[in-house]
Amino acid sequence: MNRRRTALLSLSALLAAGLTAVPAVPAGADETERIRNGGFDAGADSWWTSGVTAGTDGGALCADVPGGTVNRWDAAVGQNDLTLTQGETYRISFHATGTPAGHSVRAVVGLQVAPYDAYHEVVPQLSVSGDTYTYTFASPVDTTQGQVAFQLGGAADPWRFCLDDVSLLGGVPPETYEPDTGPRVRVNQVAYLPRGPKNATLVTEATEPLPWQLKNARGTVVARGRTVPRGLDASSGQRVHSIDFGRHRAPGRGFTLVADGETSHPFDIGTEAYDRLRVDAAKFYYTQRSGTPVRDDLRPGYGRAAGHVGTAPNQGDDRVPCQPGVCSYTLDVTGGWYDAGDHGKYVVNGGISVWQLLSTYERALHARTGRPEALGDGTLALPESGNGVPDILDEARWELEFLLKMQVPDGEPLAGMAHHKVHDEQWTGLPLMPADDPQKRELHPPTTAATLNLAATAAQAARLYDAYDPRFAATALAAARTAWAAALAHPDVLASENDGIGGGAYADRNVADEFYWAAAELYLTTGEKEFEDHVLASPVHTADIFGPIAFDWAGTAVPARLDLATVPSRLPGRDRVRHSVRTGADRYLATLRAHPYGMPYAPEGQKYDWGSTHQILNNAVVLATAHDLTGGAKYRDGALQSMDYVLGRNALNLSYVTGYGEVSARNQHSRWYARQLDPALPHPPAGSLAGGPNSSIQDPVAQAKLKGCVGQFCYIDDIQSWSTNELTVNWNAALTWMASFTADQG
Ligand code: 9MR
Repeated sequence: MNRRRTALLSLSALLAAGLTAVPAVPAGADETERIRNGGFDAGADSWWTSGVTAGTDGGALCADVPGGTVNRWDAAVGQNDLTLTQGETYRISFHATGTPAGHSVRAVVGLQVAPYDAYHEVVPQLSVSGDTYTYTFASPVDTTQGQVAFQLGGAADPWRFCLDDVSLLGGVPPETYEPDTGPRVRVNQVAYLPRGPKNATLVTEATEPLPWQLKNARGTVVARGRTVPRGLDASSGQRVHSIDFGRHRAPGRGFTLVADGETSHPFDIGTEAYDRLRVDAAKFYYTQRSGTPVRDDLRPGYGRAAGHVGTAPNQGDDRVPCQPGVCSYTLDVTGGWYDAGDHGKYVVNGGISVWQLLSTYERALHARTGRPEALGDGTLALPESGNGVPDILDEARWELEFLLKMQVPDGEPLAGMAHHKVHDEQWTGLPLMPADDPQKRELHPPTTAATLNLAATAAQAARLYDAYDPRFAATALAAARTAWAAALAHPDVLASENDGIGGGAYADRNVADEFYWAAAELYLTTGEKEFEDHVLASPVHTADIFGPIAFDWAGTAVPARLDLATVPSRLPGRDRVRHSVRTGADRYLATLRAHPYGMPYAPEGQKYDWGSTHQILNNAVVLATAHDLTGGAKYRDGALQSMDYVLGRNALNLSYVTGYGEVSARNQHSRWYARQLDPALPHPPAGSLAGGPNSSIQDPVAQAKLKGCVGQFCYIDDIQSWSTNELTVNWNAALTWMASFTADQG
């Protein structure tokens, strides 16, 4: 989406029309200017320059930038020793020119010393005539070592940069951000299945039912009816009606829904989009691969060098030491997937992602509507395509091999356990291609949770790869057994909540569910008594585990329960297990029916969690599994309807899947799909799921723009909003599973 850009354009248009003098906004009562000599009236006083020849020229600071430098920071001007206050909102503005046209500047407010954290950064393209740029952000820290820097390096040819009227104003009111939410009729912007449910939401103050019309692409009305007033929707703060046009079944493209004088975004009625989405969602993983070049012939526009193989400036994942004091060996932990927009690799998040990709395939083997060939060999355009193994298994194996490498070797303390994660020593900035990451990589301590993730997924892998590669299956099972034994011996080694520098913490205080999951997978693969006993004795086995969030990386009881219900076994009491899934599904169905946006998600106080889109999809997975178990149409309808939310039937009128729908998320936080920061880089590939609304808005962009947001509105399609707009391997796994289920219902 282009909302942010549009806002910027209209501001510069305003400025070009001479309506605003620079600095753009005079300081109000509580507003304080942090920049000294921002207008360069005192020459270059208070400013530093590096890698450029600079001086004042006509009242501006001008820098001649040499050609042929590599990094942005190889040429820069800036000012240091700025005081920033945590939580305070700042407005940075500056006027700049670039000659010749086409150059850009990376303007950063950040830390002047290592690790050079960036609190706000933009990379606008400069014009020869000059523009004024203005941005608002909140400082995430207290510091007296703040810096404003204008980074100019990386161009092949020399160019000239001039800067004037730099202002960093503290104490400004948070920006009131008005997302452009388009027409008030909210639909699944991609497609409804011909024989599936078809629901929409109308935002309106009207209290009585209103007429609606369904129009085909030629504008002919093909169905009509009346809306159902639903009152105030707590998840958005809007007054809404719902529309059910499920009786219309004829397929076609370019339908619109009209009500209350508004016309929805266009959508299809058909199955084709889901055949594509099933494949695109799964193709996401190849471009997340570490340790191998991404081939441009397989992913046009996305080819890149191998990351973290030890070619400078990478330090390589082939001989990674532990954090100081944690161990005395190094491990080859090359391969695997990058977790998200960062270059970290985390066993617990890799585990749930592998499980869900394997489960997408395993479901297809056992469910009535399953079609395993849809993700079979040759479907995902992988380097391994054509090897006779289903492509989805090839992709999951890329991560599995990495998970196996994270196991502590024999003879070392905690042998058999798995290291929690490997990542950079310090957080890096954006953009940064994996192959360009210069940071030291470190193994973090082994944990029980990571060990059980390894046990669960390696055990699951053993039964699924046996038909294709019995040796790999045997290796995986042996590793799973070793991990299980190590976890039993060390049942309480937890990741630290504070271990979040350079990578995410992924701390989890309760591992009873991980024990249950690993035991379940080991049992389903081996049928052995030890694992059966553990499953049956686990309090998790009989607990009510279908809460507002069914499952995620930290909550793995439901994955275990779903597999015990669906994967054939002789488990005593299996009927009760299957029944419990149905009971859970009934609960999500009740939530969905009460929700005017038709989703199975209503967290306490409408407090949306990090990655809410995938949590909604995971709740839908429970509905879908209940359908697989019972054939009940209501569960199928509930699961399908949940997809509508993610694909556009929501308060922001936005599809959270890149490339799907009229308006879709495309600036997800990523160090390499950083198009928003560098026009030479791509947006994320089609089929990438954004994390979505997160009420806790932990990042500075969200804090500046979304303060006070209600539920569904706590999202912004900005690359710097890492708490609402990242992409991750576990979120796309939920999408892959549900896209595959949906495609199977066509
Ligand atoms: O998805 C994770 C979320 O549940 C946690 O609360 C949060 C803080 O630990 O981390 C999220 O995961 C991020 C991870 O830590 C680092 N890679 C990017 C992940 C998505 O934002």
